[in-house]
Amino acid sequence: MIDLVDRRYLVDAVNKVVNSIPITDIHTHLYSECFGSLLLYGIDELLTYHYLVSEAMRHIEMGYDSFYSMGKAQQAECIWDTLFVRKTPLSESARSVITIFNRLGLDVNIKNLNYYRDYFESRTLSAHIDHVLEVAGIKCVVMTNDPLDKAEHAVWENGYKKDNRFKAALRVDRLLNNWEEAVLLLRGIGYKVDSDLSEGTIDEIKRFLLEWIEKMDALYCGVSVTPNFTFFDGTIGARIIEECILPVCRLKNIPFTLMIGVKRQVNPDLRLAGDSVGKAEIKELERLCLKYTKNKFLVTILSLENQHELVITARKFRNLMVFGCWWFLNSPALIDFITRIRLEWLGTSFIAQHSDCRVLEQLISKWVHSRTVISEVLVNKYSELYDMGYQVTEEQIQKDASNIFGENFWSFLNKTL
Ligand code: RAT
Ligand code: ZN
Repeated sequence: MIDLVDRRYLVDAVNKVVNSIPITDIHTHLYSECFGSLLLYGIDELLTYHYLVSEAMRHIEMGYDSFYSMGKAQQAECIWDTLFVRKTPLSESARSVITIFNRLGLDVNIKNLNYYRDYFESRTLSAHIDHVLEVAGIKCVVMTNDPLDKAEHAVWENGYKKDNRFKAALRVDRLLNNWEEAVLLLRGIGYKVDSDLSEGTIDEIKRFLLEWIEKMDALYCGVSVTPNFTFFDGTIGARIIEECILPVCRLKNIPFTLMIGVKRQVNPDLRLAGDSVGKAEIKELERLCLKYTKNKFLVTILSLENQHELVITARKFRNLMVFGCWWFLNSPALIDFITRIRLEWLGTSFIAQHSDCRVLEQLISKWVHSRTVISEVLVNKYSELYDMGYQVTEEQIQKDASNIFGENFWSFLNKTL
């Protein structure tokens, strides 16, 4: 390893390292090929991504219901025309589509959608998955798995084939958000639960969690919660967390992943695109980390206003690992700011990013954009050391970048890939 005694080499070395680090993407909505239609890919899925739907609807006069009553191909055409033909794709989500075209070697200036459709239709799925993972530089992605979802359950029971690049995570939103519905679903797959959370029901929920964590080989158990969610108010959701999820996570030595701050359905007409953001109460997280020191918490928060307190909270609790720039925070200006404050207050003890991809090819754009910004932040931080005469080595850069792009996740889990 050479010492980077010359500042000019620093930029090149950091870019080279960051752009070639194989990524562990710790939260996505992607699926491996055996899940069939649950894995979204291709141009029409890219264009109807809910981030783009809400942007396009600002320019379209058609009612929300009329938009959603069209078939997927027509919705895609409508968004293409609105955001890519009549407007310049400047927003982060629109620019992402251009980045994908670019990295797949397509002409980004063609306005005829069929040109892109022809390209995607000419691919065979498994070769396309290999290619996208390679272009994006992905080692593995973590899926979001819900055995209470009928279609997904059917695959796990019959037809699941392990693909080491796609890891599982048990998502428990359905269990926590609507208990009455969850009771029916749990009963439907063989768990003897009552709506009143009796001792027997608690045992059955724990059995459900344990069996599915084992069956899926789930790396963590996760949920997204509203800004005002409280873990200690004795409601059914809070009790399921304290009496079932946390004990099972401890037993299996896996983290409980909390994605905090989604304000659900502020505009229900927008359906999947209708969720928003609200500022959360960090003291809830402090109480959780303090009370359950034997549990590990992987946490991301949606509101920009919460980022500083989240970082400081992580300084106080080593059972807390901060991750990603989630959803409305996943844009260059915000990744830049958030990564800076994390480095300045936590060193490299955080997970810089996850993609949250819903459509396979988004792995390319989300990681190209994130790597670019995070690389610039690292160059800036190393330069500050360099200015004081400190010589950073390529080896150090490699280690730091590996940690924030995935190794910290595996160490937090006490696992190796
Ligand atoms: O980022 C998203 O696409 C959101 O719609 C959600 O999926 C969120 O990330 C979640 O996992 O709940
Ligand atoms: Zn998500």
